[in-house]
Amino acid sequence: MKTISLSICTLLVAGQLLAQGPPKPPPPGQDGLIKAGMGDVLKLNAYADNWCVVYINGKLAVADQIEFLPHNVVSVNVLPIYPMTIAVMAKDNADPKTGLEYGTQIGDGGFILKLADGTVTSSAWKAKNFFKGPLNSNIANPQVIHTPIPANWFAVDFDDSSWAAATEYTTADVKPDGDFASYDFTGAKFIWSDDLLLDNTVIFRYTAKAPANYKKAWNTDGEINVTNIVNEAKLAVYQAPNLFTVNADGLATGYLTRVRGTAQTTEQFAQVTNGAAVPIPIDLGPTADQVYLVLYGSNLGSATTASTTATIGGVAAPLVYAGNLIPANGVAQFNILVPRELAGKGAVEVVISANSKTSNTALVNIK
Ligand SMILES: [Ca+2]
Ligand SMILES: [Ca+2]
Repeated sequence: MKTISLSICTLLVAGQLLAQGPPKPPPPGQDGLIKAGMGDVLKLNAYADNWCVVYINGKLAVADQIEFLPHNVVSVNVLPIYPMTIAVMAKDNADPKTGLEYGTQIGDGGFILKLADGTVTSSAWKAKNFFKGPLNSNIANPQVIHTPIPANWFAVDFDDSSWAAATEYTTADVKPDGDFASYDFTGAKFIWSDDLLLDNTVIFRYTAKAPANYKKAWNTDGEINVTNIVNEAKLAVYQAPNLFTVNADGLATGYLTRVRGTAQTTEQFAQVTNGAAVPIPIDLGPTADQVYLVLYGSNLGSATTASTTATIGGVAAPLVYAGNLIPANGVAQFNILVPRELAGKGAVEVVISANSKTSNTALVNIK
């Protein structure tokens, strides 16, 4: 009997312990959310001779800010999502027209990457060249071939099955300098296409699997989607037209065209006096004269004469021409008829609107 009592007692104590349970882990976040922390991120180191941009799972991860010298490592934190598709565009310093650098020299490329999970560049990566030159190393008469770069080369589902394997190069081949030695690239190989000298824009792709025993420790991902950020950012570019000005007052740049009967003459509306640009008041002349401002500016973009309007001194002014100069050099020309009602107004502001975007103001002076 005594033994049985003890046994019951022991069972009761054990039962109480079980009910209490082992020490509980700290409670997760609200609603069971577990957020990623810095312990979950990996360091990515990349070095390109001379420049690179890296996409991970279709998202822009890092762009080398220094296109040319000094040669530099780009090092960022990456929150891994496996499988991890890494797509890299690397460029050697080479003139797009000749493939040469410093005018007459053939430079070499090279790219290397290491991720702290052990992912490293090697011949297991795919590589494809998109800019070769100078062909046959002909420096005297340099010719190049540019191959169009596919729009979605960085996408996870891009088909690179026809691409060749990257070629590995030794450190002696590439001779990395800059801050390369102070970063961890242990186990990584320099890669490029099969021509380290003449291939100047090379895209690499590789998909890394999760390391053995890897477990994603967080269960909540962000709501934002930056997969298409490149196109999104393009849409956000503010292309307001711009009128060139020549002095601190905002005096416009251009000239006048006066139409009198069948005659057409050119006049200036600005001159340099004592080293400073000053306005020449515009004489609108007899009633039958038509006086046009011919102004220079930029950022016309895709706007046309039909989609461009102008005001002078707040008055709608017929804009008879808006177009980019040919050959295109970024400069646009605007021809605007000066309304005769502006006679005697003195300094007036010229503003143009293209594709519903308004320019800066430029001044002219009307006698
Ligand atoms: Ca080259
Ligand atoms: Ca180079």
